[in-house]
Amino acid sequence: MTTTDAGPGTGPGAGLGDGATERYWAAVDTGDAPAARDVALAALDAGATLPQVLDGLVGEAQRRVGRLWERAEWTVAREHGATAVGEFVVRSLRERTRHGAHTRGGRPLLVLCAEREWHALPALMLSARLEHEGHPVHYLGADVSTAVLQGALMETGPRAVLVSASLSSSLVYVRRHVEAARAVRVPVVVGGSAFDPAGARARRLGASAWVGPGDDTGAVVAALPTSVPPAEDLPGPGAREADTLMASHAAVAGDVVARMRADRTANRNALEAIVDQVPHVVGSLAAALLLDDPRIVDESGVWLREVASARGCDGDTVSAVWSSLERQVADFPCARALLARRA
Ligand code: B12
Repeated sequence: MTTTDAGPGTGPGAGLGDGATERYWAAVDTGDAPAARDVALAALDAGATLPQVLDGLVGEAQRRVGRLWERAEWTVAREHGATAVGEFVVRSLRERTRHGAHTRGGRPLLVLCAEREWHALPALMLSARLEHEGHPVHYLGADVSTAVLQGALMETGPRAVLVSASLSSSLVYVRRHVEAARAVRVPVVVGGSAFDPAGARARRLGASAWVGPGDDTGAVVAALPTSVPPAEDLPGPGAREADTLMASHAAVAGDVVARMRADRTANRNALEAIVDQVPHVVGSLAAALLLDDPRIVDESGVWLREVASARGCDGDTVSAVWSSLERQVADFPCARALLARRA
């Protein structure tokens, strides 16, 4: 099957050899995991570094998958299929390159995703890189609850916890991991596409460090203090509203949709095209409240408009999602102000 995406340019493919990105993409596009692995391992054998292969092949393909899903050119099923190929490739690379693992000794790095965060591949890529650099890594994968993290903290006694979040709606859950780790004095590093390039969200959440694109995670980990104080409460009425909103997150999202379905004038087909996105929008509003960061709502607005328009959903229906959400949070002054500002 062919797609209309232009694909990776020369930048991320640097150092991978002629045609590697195209051959890798062809394997992902057809769900051929062994072929994708062979391209990746051949690039390593030809002298590419592990970060070049991870970012230039696996990361670049995943970003392309994201654009194709956003434009409704790929189904969620194909997105899952492509990610399964990426996971197979990263596990193969990890097997090949982890010869350095544990050479640094010491306590392990605990690498995991925020609760409800299913985007596990970024954390797996991070684990492969850290092991290659000699760090002992304990990788827990997707959707790690606070209780599970607390158990892992006791069982493994880590040097640091590294939390990955791809979704802005995961930021509230990242905060819970920051609190759990810092409660036992363990430093927390955060990263992933949910964070802003300046690191403001990470600082506000109380992370000990933040790693952005191009930063050297190993160096950041080496500079961490061995012990950190417990996280202080996040100040402000917005943070309290965020907690209240998250306590009934599923009900709020369900009510936003139910209210729209009950409106006889609503465009049913348009609404059904985007109902799956409402929980993410509600979670993003909670994150904006917790972090006191209106840009999170602005970004969600742009994102929802693009996702909706690619699925034939009109602008009035998108606006109706926001007004239904506004009515749902009528008793939350900070949330109301954030949403009014958006309008
Ligand atoms: C695959 C995928 C999925 C798969 C995930 C399957 C799986 N097993 O992983 C499925 C289909 C389940 C999915 C679902 C959803 N997804 Co999705 N998904 C993606 C996609 C295409 C790729 C993710 C990936 O593998 N990235 C790999 C690389 C590219 O990740 P990376 O962030 O660059 O990570 C690197 C660094 O950031 C760093 N790093 C990452 N974490 C950390 C942590 C630390 C501590 C450090 C130091 C470094 C570090 O290291 C990584 C390696 O170099 C992205 C698009 C994208 N651009 O990422 C969307 C994307 C993340 N998804 C998105 C959305 C909205 C969703 C859904 C809400 C959609 C829906 N309504 O169903 C759900 C939410 C599910 C959930 N609760 O988690 C949006 C997020 C928008 C936003 N701003 O929040 C994106 C950006 C797509 C889009 N363009 O709209 N998704």
